[in-house]
Amino acid sequence: MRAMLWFPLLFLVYSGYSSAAGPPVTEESLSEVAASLKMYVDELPQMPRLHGYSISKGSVTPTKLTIGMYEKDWKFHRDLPPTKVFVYGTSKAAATFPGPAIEAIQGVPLSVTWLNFLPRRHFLPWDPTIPTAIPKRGGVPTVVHLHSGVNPPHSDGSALAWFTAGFKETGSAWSRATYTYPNVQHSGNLWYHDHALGMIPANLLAGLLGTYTIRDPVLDAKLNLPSGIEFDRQLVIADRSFTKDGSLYLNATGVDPSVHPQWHPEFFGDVITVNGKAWPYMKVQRRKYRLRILNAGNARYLGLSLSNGLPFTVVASDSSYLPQPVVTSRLLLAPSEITDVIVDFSKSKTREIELQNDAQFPFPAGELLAGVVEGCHEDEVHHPLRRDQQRLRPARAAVHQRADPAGSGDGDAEAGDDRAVECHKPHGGQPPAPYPSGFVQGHQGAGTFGAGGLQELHGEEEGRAEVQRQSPRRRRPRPRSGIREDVEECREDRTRKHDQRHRQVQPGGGDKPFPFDATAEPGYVYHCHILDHEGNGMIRPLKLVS
Ligand SMILES: [Cu+2]
Repeated sequence: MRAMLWFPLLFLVYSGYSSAAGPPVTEESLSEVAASLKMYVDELPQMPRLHGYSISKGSVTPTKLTIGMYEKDWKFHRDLPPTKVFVYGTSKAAATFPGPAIEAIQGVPLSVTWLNFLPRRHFLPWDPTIPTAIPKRGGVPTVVHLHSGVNPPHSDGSALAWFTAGFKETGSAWSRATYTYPNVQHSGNLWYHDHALGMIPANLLAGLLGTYTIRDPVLDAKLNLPSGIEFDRQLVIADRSFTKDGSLYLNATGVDPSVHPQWHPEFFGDVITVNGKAWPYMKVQRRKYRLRILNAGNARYLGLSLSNGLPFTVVASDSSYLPQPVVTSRLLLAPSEITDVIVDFSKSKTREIELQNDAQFPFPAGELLAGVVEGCHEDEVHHPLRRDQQRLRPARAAVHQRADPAGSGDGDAEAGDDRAVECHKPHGGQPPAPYPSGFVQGHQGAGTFGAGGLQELHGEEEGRAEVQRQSPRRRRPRPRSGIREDVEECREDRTRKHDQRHRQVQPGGGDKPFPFDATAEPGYVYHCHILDHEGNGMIRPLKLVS
């Protein structure tokens, strides 16, 4: 089994131009199903591409898309029965796992109307004991978040802006069916996924995710990267487990029922899927390819390398190009991270190359994957094409500049500093409140924010008042009762206020105010992106105040 997690994908280098009733589910039975699936029998699919723009009289103009969420059956492997999924698409017939690849153009806004056609009941278990979107009249609550998007709060997909089929029921922050994505940020790799409070692990595992690329045609052309449908590819890697009848599996029983009947800190699937197929293969020509690799697993990290030692040339990370390409033989991808790499298959000395994963799970202290797999050799003859002369150019003009932290918080911060922010699970059952107090020990993780002031506030009311009084532009707020400044060690029972200056970083450098009211309701959220942590309450409101 471990051997199978080792290999997400096989590249074949070639020439040419072109949970139901049944036996109880055990770890062993899930492993058996995974082990029964022959690797590299399904070809890597490409998701349908949706243009997030129109062409009118030779120029690019804004457009509107309508994308629905559908229940349908999906074939994850030649030998697996069709599997029930919840997926995005322009129609039920067109819906895919993952959803359509949206292609936007930098600077051209896109409106998307998101519609929920999902049934009354979820086919996967979810946890009703934590702050969760629970419709009173049934239905699957959903809301779409565009990950890495610089978007107005009303279109950010607040976890409380959920809605059920036909908008029969909506969450407290719901305001509209149509979201507007300004696409004013750099060109880069984003992805959209469900964000309904408490439902995130189940809704993403079911398939509510897809890629969103912002392209800058002028810049992209200058960089001379592989382009076009065949040579610029999305690889969405997601680990899943399947029961004997082919159903997607998510634990309904906790790892320690004495703590909680259904909590499991992290989900790890036994099968690696890429673009909705279990261990697919991809035929490649002897030339450079651009691969945009998204780790869409709930909790699994990926340590990716190519079996014949071919290097990756990393040109971008998530939503931004790097200042210059970086060559590496191994990529580490946390859940939800996207790496954008060039692989030059003309340098391959073998006809088959396995994309390998060696990351421990849980990361970094868990089991090490090891082993080899047998019997997966496909015979593809290849002949070298004419030599690939394509040269990559540095993307210096395209890189994100860090926003200058001056003017925010305590003024001590250096550009480039990060501060760790711990998320603690709130008291059970309480909905997330702005500026929450009364954290308790328990489930926690850390994220980082750009540098700014960090203060500890001694009570919720005091905290609220202080946040409203203080402008982030003040360099050093005067100490007031109830505030200590420059806190390094955070006490878990204290509310903290993080002064940050959030400005839109412009393509080409510099920054400027957001082209929308970033302080508007319902604000934003910050959260852990190990989905099982996020679903278990590690998601908090983030409100910009001026
Ligand atoms: Cu996300």
